[in-house]
Amino acid sequence: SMRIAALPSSSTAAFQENSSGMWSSSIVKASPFLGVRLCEPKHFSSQSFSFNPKAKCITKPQLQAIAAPVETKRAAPEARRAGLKSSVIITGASSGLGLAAAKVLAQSGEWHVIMACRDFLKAEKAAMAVGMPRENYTVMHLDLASLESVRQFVENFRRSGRPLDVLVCNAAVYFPTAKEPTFSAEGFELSVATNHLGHFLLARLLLDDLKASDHSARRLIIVGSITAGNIPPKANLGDLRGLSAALNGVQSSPMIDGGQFDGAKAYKDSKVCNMLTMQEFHRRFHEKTGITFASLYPGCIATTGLFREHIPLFRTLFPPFQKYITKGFVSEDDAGKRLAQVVSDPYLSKSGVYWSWNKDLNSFENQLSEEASDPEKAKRVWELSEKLVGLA
Ligand code: LMG
Ligand code: NDP
Ligand code: PMR
Repeated sequence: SMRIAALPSSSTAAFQENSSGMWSSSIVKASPFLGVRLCEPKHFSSQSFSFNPKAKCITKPQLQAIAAPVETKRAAPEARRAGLKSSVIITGASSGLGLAAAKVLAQSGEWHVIMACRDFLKAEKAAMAVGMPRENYTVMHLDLASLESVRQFVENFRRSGRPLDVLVCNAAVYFPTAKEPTFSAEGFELSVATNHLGHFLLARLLLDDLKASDHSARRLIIVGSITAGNIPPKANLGDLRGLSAALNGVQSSPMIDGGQFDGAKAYKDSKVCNMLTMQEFHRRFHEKTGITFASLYPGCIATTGLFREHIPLFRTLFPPFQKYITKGFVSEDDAGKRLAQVVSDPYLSKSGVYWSWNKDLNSFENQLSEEASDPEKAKRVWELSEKLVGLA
């Protein structure tokens, strides 16, 4: 059964980046964690967070949960299948944020983590190095830069017979110093192909598996980022002319907006696509399925492999710069706890939300940039992406 820990908390002013990319103060909410409430949620001041003080963490026998109609399952988001581990797929769990979250979830004993990774051995070694209990994880091969591999992964996963309760789209690549674009198996610019298109196909295919889960808190989490900041190059999807011409750099530009190749911009554009995708999923499927669709900004995890392609000077200066000057720095462990929280916390069940954290580890609903919250653009990105990945 669930433990309920009541610690004092309060609504706290926090710095958040608002839609214009400026840092501003906002009200944040206390947040519970791993099904274990870390905070007594009595000081919530935001109307956007629907908290029901009577909803205690209850445990339900598995059969009852399966037999329960959809409405009942939705009404009791804290219900858990007694004795059964929940099951989560995390892409790119071989390093950085994905590994840190996998570790937290596997060590909680409540989760079985499917580490969906392109480098099987690296993932196995990483899991062992951080001490994940052997029985609480499985490594499965997934190369997001190949749509064939994505489809193969889905088949393999289904053959494993495991249910899917939560899918985390976490993997990403970043090529800040590349002068020329590189391309995925299908010939799409590699950062948008990996970060957005591969995940788009994966999430679309696995939506059926999420629907089939009897878990009370089925979620699709897509890791986002600050893309609305003022640091150039800024994300901009333009009129999507590059995306509609398949980003192949031959007859068309490798950039979504049709412009010159810029690796840093391609990454930021891909993150805007991630956030638009999350919201489009929410609009299309949340009501119908009860699945929670959410994104998060985990903080600036300046030490991860994401910056492996950056120049050495940057890699040396970036962590102290973030730690001591911007104060946006977050350790891999702390960021992992944040992602684990978005996966498993019964109280972070709101759909269509972009979570961020203040310094006291309290989560709050962040604003998205203007472009990243444009429903028209979300719809067009969705439709064009469907064509590129062979779903339409
Ligand atoms: C784009 O340029 C390119 O267009 C794109 O193609 C792609 O390559 C992308 O990120 C990759 O970069 C944008 C970027 C290039 O420029 C900017 O971010 C705009 C700002 C430019 C300012 C220049 C920076 C120099 C340093 C200054 C400092 C500020 C602050 C403070 C204080 C100091 C005190 C002592 O940028 C780069 O890629 C350059 C990479 C090299 C420098 C990286 C610097 C990061 C942080 C630096 C901080 C310094 C401080 C240190 C630390 C310590 C601690 C106590
Ligand atoms: P890492 O580079 O440490 O982790 C990225 C993971 O993605 C790695 O495990 C990598 O695998 C995997 N990956 C890359 N390409 C593929 C592929 N083709 N198929 C399957 N897996 C792949 O970076 P982070 O942990 O920092 O990044 C994780 C997420 O966090 C990303 O979505 C990033 O955008 C986001 N983020 C990061 C921030 C930061 O400051 N670091 C800030 C905001 C968001 P391999 O180990 O084999 O290379
Ligand atoms: Mg940025 C003011 C706070 C702040 C925060 C929270 C970040 C996060 N950055 C901040 C400020 C600055 N950065 C300033 C003032 C500069 C100029 C010196 C700066 C520069 C900078 C560069 C060159 N920052 C960067 C880069 C990268 O290459 C990183 C990037 O854009 O990757 C796409 C990056 C980042 N800064 C962040 C975060 C979270 C990143 C990396 C990852 C990401 O956003 O997904």
